[in-house]
Amino acid sequence: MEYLYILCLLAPCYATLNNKKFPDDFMFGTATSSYQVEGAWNEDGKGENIWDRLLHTNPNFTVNGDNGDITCNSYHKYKEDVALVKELNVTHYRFSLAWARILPNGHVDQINEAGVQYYKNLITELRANNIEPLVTIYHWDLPQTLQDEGGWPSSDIVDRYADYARLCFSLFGEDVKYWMTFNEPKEFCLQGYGEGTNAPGIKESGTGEYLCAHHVLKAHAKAWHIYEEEFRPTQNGQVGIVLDTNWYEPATDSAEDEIASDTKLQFVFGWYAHPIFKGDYPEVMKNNIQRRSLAQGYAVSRLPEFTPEEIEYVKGTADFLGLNTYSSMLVQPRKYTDVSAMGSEYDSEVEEWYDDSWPKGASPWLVVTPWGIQKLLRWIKNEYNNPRTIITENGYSDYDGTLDDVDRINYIQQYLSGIRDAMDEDGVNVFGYTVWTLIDNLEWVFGFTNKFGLYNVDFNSPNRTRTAKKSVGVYQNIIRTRCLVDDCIDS
Ligand code: GBH
Repeated sequence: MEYLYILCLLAPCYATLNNKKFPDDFMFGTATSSYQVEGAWNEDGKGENIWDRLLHTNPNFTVNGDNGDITCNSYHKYKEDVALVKELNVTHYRFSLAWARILPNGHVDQINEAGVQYYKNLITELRANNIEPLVTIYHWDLPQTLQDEGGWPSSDIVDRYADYARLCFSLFGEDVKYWMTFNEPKEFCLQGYGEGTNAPGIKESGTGEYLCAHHVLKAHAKAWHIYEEEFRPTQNGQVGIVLDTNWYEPATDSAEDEIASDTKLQFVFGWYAHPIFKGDYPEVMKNNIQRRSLAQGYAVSRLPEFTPEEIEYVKGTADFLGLNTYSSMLVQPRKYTDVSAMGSEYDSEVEEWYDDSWPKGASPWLVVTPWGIQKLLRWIKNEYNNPRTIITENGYSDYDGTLDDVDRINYIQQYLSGIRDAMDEDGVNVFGYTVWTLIDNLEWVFGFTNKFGLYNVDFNSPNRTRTAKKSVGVYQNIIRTRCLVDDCIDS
């Protein structure tokens, strides 16, 4: 596979792409998130969220001091966005709800009707164009008031989230059949409450991320049970969660490196997937964190414990898995295991790095390793009994937003080919793919410098003009033919 990839760089990649049709019911889509595209940060009664607060008080947090105050202005341009989604030919659009737009202070006692109306309008516009909404309830933009009450590391958040999720189901559930409770809890817990590199910027490595995750898992489970009991009988939709991981390739074929790969996947992905799909945290997490916590002088493990009732309550609470994956890394057991080092990175006792020879995107973490996605999907299939899976994010960043985006085209074609190989050769249960992202947008701490869009956005024009890149035509064609090459054979 790696060898074939190198061939692709020399000649058109064509020959190496999978030539089987995608099934007729395979869902092709594209994705965005509220803070990254909406703007209108304080309009029509929207409350402040943790990204508003962080980037207003600390503009140095992002490249060029960029923030989401206006960004793509999708709050005012949603009809134009839906027209692009339509033009793209996709049947599904994944977007997220801004909690503070619906509930300015985070609590359900005060509902902002204008915010509710915005999402009703967006959903109506999608439905009018025959596009199925895939709705993320939480994509990182916590109302600031809830952060002031303790945020995700505080157990109160579980009920606040459950109230909010119930409200979303009741407001929009007639027209929304695919719900995702959370986007990438690993990222917002680790970076928000461990390493401090995302909002709210708290540095409590080794404890903060585990507390956050524990409450996210309980909140997710509670939302799923609420849907199951109160809404599924009438609304008949599905509730899943979006988890992200790289593929972690063993550095060599030694047994130690193979184990390191599995351990790393457990620490990154199993952290969330194991409680939801199998029950409780992975053994290797429980063991490592307990051992290291005691050695550090803690009386009990830094990893919170689920009671037996909670294990049962969380288990089985996903109707589908949303998977975000972009890159691969090499892994081996960590050479110098300093037991005092704090953080889930160290608790795994695995070290990881990028191979220098792998092609890169603009994002420092993005490498083009399409051979990794099949291995990852196979690992997930074996580990969790082949869950129904949709690739909720995958895509490529450049610096300039060029319209002639051949690197993005190659990336998407090759990852889709890897997915199709995995469906074909390994029988993995993938039912859809939503490209990150519809339009260039605020790439969190990288501001507007890392561009992932299928459409370019001119951030210098007040109109935020959208222009199709070359990848639009290629994706349209893939969807029309359900095929990655000139002549496909039926699946
Ligand atoms: C997703 O996160 C997000 O859901 C989306 O909002 C975002 O715009 C999109 O993807 C593109 O970034 O090695 O410490 O630098 C991306 C997944 C995984 C990105 C881990 C950054 C590396 C952190 N991320 N990652 S670090």
